[in-house]
Amino acid sequence: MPKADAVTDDALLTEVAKKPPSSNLSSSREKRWLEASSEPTIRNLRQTLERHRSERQLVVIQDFPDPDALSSAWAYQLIAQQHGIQCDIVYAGTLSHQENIALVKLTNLPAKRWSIPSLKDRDLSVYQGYVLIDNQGTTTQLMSLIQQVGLPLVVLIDHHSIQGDLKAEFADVRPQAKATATILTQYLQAGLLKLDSNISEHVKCTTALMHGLRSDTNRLMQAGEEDFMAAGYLSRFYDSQLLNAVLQTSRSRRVMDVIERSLKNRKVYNNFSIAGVGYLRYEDRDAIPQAADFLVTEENVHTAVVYGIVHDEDEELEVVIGSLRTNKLTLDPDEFIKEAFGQDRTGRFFGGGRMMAGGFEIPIGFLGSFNDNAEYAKLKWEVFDIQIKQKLLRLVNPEDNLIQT
Ligand SMILES: [Mn+2]
Repeated sequence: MPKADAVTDDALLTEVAKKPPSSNLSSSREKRWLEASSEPTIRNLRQTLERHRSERQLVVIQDFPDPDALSSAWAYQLIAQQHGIQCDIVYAGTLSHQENIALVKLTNLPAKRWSIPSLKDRDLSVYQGYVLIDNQGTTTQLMSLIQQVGLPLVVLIDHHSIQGDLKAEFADVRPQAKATATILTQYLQAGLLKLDSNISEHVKCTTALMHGLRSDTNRLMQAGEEDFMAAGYLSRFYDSQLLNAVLQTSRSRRVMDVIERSLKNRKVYNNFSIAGVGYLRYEDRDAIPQAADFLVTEENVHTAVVYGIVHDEDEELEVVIGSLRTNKLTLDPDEFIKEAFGQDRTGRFFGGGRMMAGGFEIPIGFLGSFNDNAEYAKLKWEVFDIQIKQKLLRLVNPEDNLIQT
């Protein structure tokens, strides 16, 4: 079984698709590299950090943080420390993929979970500003709290397309960069933090960045020149054995069970493999993209879609979550998912994607509260299962689009 690479931002389900890389000549690319990694951007960031010397900042990453977000936030924290700024890295959801849990444990990565129920007791008055890394506030539930208390956005660093008109004191948003880790690595290389391979924290942080960079670029297969150059720089400091330990993490039994269910339940139509996996726990949510990663490796299958109802017992919350994986170059996951599921009443799409991968998240509203009755749970699952299949089959099998019920 191939190693899953589903660690990347599957949680960014409603993310706007990343723009395809521009087809600039390599000379202008080099120029951009130089521009990005030196002069105005760096000077501007340095001045911004200096203006906020001795302050405390809240660094917010997406609810289901991936290695790119985790490592980039950590690199930012170390850079900010040089200016006497103390940062707390927080996320509101959970670490789900086993590799992400291993990354955090093995490197002592300083990210903290701020669960939704705990938010009412949080004191944000200790912070003078907040920072968004690898997101623009659309994939974190912490934004409403932050906006309530009117915390100013000091720094925004991301590689997704612009998703609104956020005003940041310093913004570096580069949709052409394949990973935020690439951008942070350029900052390091430009001297915002002098790396030292005798300092264990530096070795661990560069290892995390290498992991982030690899996982956002499908193990460098989709990396551009900038990303390779960043990886080259990191290679001077990172610990390859530590990275290997992170990548060797095994799957939990429950993740294996979800993959088993996806295998059992899959139906293949026109080279699309579609599988509903029933109910699963919030902590195991990442089993869905991992199952999709596996199903897409079957002969004569180019695209896999796996979905299930994820429930969170703490918050009495249920939501349909799904992942798409494709190796068909002409299939745009973002377009496919937007067309299959459409928008909600406020005009928000239920999902989206990037190159080769996509995801969706459909709230189930009134039906969502947990019910102990097994028969009821079964009926509810069947309703969603049929509805989702029907939406997908409209695109997959246009001639014969209705499921016999
Ligand atoms: Mn990223």
